[in-house]
Amino acid sequence: MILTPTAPEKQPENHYSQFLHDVLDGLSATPKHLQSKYFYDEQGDKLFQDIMNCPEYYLTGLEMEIFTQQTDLLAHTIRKGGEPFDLIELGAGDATKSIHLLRKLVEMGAHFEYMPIDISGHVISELEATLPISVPGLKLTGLKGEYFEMLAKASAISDRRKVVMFLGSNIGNMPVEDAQEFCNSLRQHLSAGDMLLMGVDLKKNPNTIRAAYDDKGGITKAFNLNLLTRINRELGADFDLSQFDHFCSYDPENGACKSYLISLSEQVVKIQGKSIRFEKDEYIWMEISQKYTIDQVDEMAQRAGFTPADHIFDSKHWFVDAMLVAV
Ligand code: AVI
Repeated sequence: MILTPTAPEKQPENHYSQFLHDVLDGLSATPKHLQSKYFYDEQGDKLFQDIMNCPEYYLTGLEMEIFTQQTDLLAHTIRKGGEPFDLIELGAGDATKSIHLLRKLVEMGAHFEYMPIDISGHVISELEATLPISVPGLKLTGLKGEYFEMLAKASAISDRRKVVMFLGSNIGNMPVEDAQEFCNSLRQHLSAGDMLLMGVDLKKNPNTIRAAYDDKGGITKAFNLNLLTRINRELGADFDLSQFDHFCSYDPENGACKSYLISLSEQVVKIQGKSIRFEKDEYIWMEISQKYTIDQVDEMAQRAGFTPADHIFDSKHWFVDAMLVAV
């Protein structure tokens, strides 16, 4: 089941004004930057699917290995906290990883309800239509909206124990301080005994990490450039894509993997009447994909008010799904 999370939906008026505001804000700053959350239009979703299938991008395959090879362990760890529970997935997408866990839990007769949260109504309606067929017996309530609003709604719907999944190393797309803030807010939306299962990409050979974000086939470059195409289409800008190159860096000391677009010439780009000037070789910071040590994951969790209960690794110990219990 392949979904295009954001595509078929008409974007509301305020989406465009927020998008325009964020783009102008970021490109007027020094250094220039754009927000990677805007990567995911219809074409961006397709390119991200291609990235997940490209040989250098190891993250998806490794977390999939955890969900397919260690399904029993995941299910037992979750059930240890008691039943019934709501299994809430933040940014559920097409649930390709979690479906293995859902099947196992249903097979075991676990008393739970699956609550996928996604900003896209298309994603939620696809999951509601398909998952109960592929996982017979599954109880599902889809929640369309922002993570924290929907978490509050989930608590209003039921007083069952909550198990929140935040997979795919999405936490890595926040700078370290924002990631800490995010974990703190998650904790505030949970009660003692609730759980958080968080997928995190770990520090490893710097060359392996860099290659994952600078693939030979140029898909990651196209993924970054696609945001300029989106700005051209949705905000009437005139970026000339041939005048930008992609650059990626990984700093093994602080674990920050960063993607940039580099202006190949001195140029002026117009966005809704506003002129944005680029020097030759000036960069736009596009994305962070932060890598952690396992100790750093635990420290972040503890500072937020969670106790690390289990670390479920892939066979190479490159990726972890950390099971954290709210205290
Ligand atoms: C979605 N996120 C976890 C991906 C990552 O690894 O940071 C996005 C991505 N950007 C380039 N390649 C993949």
